[in-house]
Amino acid sequence: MGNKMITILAGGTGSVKLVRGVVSQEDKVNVISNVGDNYWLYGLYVCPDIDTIIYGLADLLDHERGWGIKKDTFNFLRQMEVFGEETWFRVGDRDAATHLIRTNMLKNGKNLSDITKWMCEKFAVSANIIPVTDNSIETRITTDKGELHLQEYWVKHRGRDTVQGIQYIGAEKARPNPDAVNAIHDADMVILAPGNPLTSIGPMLQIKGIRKELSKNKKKVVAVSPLIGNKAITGPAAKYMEAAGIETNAYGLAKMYSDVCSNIVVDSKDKEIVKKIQNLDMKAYDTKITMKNKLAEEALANFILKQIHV
Ligand code: FO1
Repeated sequence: MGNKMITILAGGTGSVKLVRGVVSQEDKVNVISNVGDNYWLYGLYVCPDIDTIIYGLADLLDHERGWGIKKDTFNFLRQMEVFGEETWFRVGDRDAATHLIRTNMLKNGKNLSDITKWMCEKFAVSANIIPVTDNSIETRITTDKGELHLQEYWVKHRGRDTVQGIQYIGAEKARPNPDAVNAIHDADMVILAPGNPLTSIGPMLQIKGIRKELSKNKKKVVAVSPLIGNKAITGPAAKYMEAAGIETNAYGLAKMYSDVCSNIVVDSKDKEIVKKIQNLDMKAYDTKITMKNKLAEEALANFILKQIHV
């Protein structure tokens, strides 16, 4: 185990593998979690990114889907269907318990940070998971069919509609979590996980205090690309980048992150982009960024922690 303090800004599905890789090698790890895709469902507060990281570190995550608890059952959802409710958002039975207890604690006056800390204890997760803010941020997608919550666009409409823009409702006024600001300030290295740049990392960068702290510390910030060539490894990142007018490759990503980050890791297949990125006054490194198994998660984490000196 290393003795550095590492802080990772993370979304869910695209980020959890690298988070696991880092946690396997360092024991002082902070994970600043996106809250932009949190969603109210049947009166329950669902926090997909926080839960994906907790389940991933507790070895409960369904890795096939990339979300929810493995071997979970869906009896609760089936009963909601009997009651005539929409069931496109597939909440499992054990997963529902997480949302129910969280919602009860919120109603009893606890904030999301305290609840997340408590949950980490219950799931025996040693990493420090910090919601980026205790205020509400909602990522909304403007499409040719109207404006939708991210979950409605991606899960209900299966990402079919043409994306015209992305909005982060509440981000302007959101107060950064002081623990998140300190975790950036105090860390030996800050990693922007290979999550969706616009819907996982993007909402956090819209919070002024977070952006400012990253900018001040940009020499020690390392971003990991979620793209190979002009395609995302998984999910709709390329589609959102295109809609936001960002070149859909590691160079476009580097440009987008250039005021909060001085280092970027791209895939070996994107080697030829490294030189171009260096013109942005950023250091670029290439290695294998796909993480198909635990060994690959650890190898990428090891590369970042050992080969990059910030
Ligand atoms: N993603 C889906 O594609 N379909 C689902 O039915 C679904 C349910 C779900 C339930 C709980 C949860 O924590 C996440 C869930 N996700 C589902 C994933 C989620 O929509 C997104 O992938 C994340 O918000 C992006 O990080």
